[in-house]
Amino acid sequence: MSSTLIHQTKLAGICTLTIQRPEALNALNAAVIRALAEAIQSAQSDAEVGVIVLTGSGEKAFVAGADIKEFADFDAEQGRHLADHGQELLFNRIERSGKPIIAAINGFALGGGLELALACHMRVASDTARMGFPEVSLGVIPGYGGTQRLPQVVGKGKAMEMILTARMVGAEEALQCGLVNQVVPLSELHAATEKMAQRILKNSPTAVETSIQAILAGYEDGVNGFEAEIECFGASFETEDFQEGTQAFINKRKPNFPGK
Ligand code: DAK
Repeated sequence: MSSTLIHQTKLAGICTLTIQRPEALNALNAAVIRALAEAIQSAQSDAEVGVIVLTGSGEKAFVAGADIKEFADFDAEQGRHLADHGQELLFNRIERSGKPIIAAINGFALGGGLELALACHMRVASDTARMGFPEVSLGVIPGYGGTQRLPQVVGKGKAMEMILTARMVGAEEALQCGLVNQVVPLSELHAATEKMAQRILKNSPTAVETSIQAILAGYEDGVNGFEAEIECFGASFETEDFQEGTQAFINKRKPNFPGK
C-alpha cells in the first residue's frame, strides 16, 4: 500500500518507505505523520517484511523538520497534545518496533526529521547529510523525543551542544560522535542500507526482536535492564529459531529460521 505522501517498495524482506514532499524538503506535517504511521503499521504486520528502511525523496533532504508553516500558530495546549499524540503514534512506534527500522539519511535531517532518525534503530547517512536541532532558533525545543534520545545516542555533553547552539553537524562529525552508524557517498546510500538490512535478515527474527526489547528495557524508568535481559534470554530457549540455529550450527549448514 503506497499513499501519495509515502512511497513504499518491498524487495527481499526489506520494505523501504520514502517520504514524498520534496517541495517542502519532506517536512513533517500532520498528514505525513499519519500516513507514515499507517505505512509502518502495515509493514510491521506484513509477514514478508523483516526490516524497514525510512528515507526522504529527492537528493536534498531526509526530513527538514516539522512543518514550520503548520505549527507556527499552535498554542501551549495544542503543542502539548500534538507532542504527546505524535510521539505515541509514530516515534515510539518506530522505537518499539520488533522489526528493525533503519534511517537512510539522504540530506538534511533537522528538528523533527532528526528526531525521526533518532527513533530508528540505526542510521546510515550520505556524505552530503547535515543534521541538527534548529528548534531553539525558532523559540521552541525539540518536541518529538529529541531531548531524550539525542543524549542516549551521543552523550549529554554533545547533546547539550547540539540543542543549545542549534548548529548543524555534517556527516563526518555525526559519525565521530556516534549519531550515525555509517557514512557513504550519496550514490551508495541505498546499497549500504540494504547491505545492513540483509545482514540482519540472515539472523533469527525472534532473537532480533527480543534483542531490541532487551536494549530498550535499559532506558525505561524503573526497569532493571539486566533483569529484563535475563528474562528475554531465558525466553529465547523456547523458540523454534533457537532449535533451528543450534541444529544448523551442529549440522554445518545455514539456518532457515521459521521466525517463531
Ligand atoms: N517546514 C516547512 N517548509 C519547509 C521546511 C520546514 N521545516 N523546510 C524547508 N521548507 C520549504 C521552504 O519553505 C521552501 O519552500 P518554498 O519557499 O519554495 O515554498 C522549500 O522547502 C525549500 O527550502 P529552502 O528554499 O529554504 O531550501 P534551502 O536549500 O535554501 O535551505 C534548509 C535548506 C534546510 C537549510 C532550509 O530549508 C531550512 O532552514 N529549513 C527549515 C529547517 C528547520 O528549522 N526545521 C524545523 C526545525 S523545528 C511539535 C513537535 C516537534 C516539532 C514541532 C512541533 N509538536 C508536537 C507540535 C519540531 C520542530 C522542528 O522540527
